[in-house]
Amino acid sequence: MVIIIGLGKTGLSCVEYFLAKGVTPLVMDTRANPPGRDQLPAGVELVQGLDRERLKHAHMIVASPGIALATPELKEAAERGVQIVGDIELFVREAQAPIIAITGSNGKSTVTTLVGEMIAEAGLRVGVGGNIGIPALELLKTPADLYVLELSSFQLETTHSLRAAASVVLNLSEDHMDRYEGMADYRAAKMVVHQHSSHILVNRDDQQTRPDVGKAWGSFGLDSAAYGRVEVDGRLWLSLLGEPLLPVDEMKIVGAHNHANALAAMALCDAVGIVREPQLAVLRRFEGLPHRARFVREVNGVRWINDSKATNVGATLAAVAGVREAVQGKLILLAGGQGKGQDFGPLQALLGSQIDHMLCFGQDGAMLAALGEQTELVANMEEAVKRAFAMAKAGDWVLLAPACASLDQFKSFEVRGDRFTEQVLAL
Ligand code: UMA
Ligand code: ADP
Repeated sequence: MVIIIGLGKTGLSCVEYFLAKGVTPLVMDTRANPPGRDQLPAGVELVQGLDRERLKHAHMIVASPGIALATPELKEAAERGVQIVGDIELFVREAQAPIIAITGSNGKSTVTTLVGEMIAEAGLRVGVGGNIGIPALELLKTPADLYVLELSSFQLETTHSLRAAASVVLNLSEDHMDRYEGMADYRAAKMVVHQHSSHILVNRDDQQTRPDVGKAWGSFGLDSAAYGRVEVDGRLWLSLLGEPLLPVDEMKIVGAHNHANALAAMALCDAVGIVREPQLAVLRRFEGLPHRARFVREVNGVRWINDSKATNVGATLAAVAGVREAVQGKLILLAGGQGKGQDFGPLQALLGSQIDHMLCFGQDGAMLAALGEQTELVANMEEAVKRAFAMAKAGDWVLLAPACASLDQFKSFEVRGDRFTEQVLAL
């Protein structure tokens, strides 16, 4: 018996995959009303909760990324020798085209999208999916010359046969500390992406991204080595081995973190033989993904920015650094939600210097508010918007970059960003 755990997007894609193979799986989900319930094909049994006995006797368990392998019922089954895999493992066993595998704490979706667009611009058929929101197994339905996968640490925990044509861990900073013992454990999960990879790309500015085994093929970073940056007549360029390729001011995405993202995308494309011109064309036109440092509106000389996708401290630091230079007045940060057990310390260091005022809300809002005098605890995001509107003066910027997951108050980071945008447009 094949048992699929989790009936979200991933679980549903796995059900379809097995049915197409003539195997009827059994589905379990701890939730009373899992999101995929209404789309579950007739004839597939859904069990609420994790049935220990059936799990112990399964032929294979397919675990969704939202369910931890440390769950007692799963541990028990694993100890009895039951094979536990994830959707990415099933995908890589089937995929006929080379795979570019992208992980890291931040920048994954941006780099994945850039690489996908660069490959398409070069005239090749490309399938883009994974943690970015399209379950990988869905990509098998359309012929492709190359696949680009965004992979989370959760997905990599249940992936064993990946042999990427090119792989990268973009950066490492605290996230998901509620699922890992600590950074070493979280990093180890991410490093699986490099196993058996033909081209390992590392971040020169983050030594933690280097593989423990295997050699790096290339590196990107903000200095002038390899994929890097050089200054020519006062203008900053993306470069390769010191040779200028594209002035950063010709890109629409801004901030040093996006320079790093652009360099990583170019390197990954080079690794699989995509020529330069389509890469540059994409970098010139790409406006960034929704909810990542998106300008919403200017009201009374105050600029409002939506970076709802900043769901951990590392992303918030990048978001702040990305806008800070342009802010003439004060920077007011809106932050809060589920902190996932991470250390908020790095934000504290910016209070009073980079961040002038922080309005805190949500489940871990009080922890954020305790970081310094420049903070204020408010009931929710709506109140934070009202408060920011009352206090901001012409020249100030208001940045939503919450450093937390949204799930205590919203269905997703997209809904949080949409709600923020609606409120700002209504001011
Ligand atoms: N859950 C239960 N009981 C279960 C199974 C799941 O309570 O039996 C809960 C989980 O704790 C989780 C939620 O249900 O909070 C969703 O879990 P899921 O595994 O059903 O998720 P999917 O809908 O299949 O979406 C997953 C990824 N979600 C997670 O890893 C939590 C999506 O990434 C991904 O886009 C999708 O597969 C397609 O590959 C989202 C995400 O938040 C965007 N990812 C994390 C991140 O980016 O930080 C890792
Ligand atoms: P992910 O898919 O890893 O969450 P995204 O590309 O969606 O990454 O970006 C999420 C947020 O992370 C952005 O809104 C920005 O604040 C921050 N960010 C993007 N790229 C980087 C980077 N290279 N380093 C640090 N933070 C980044």
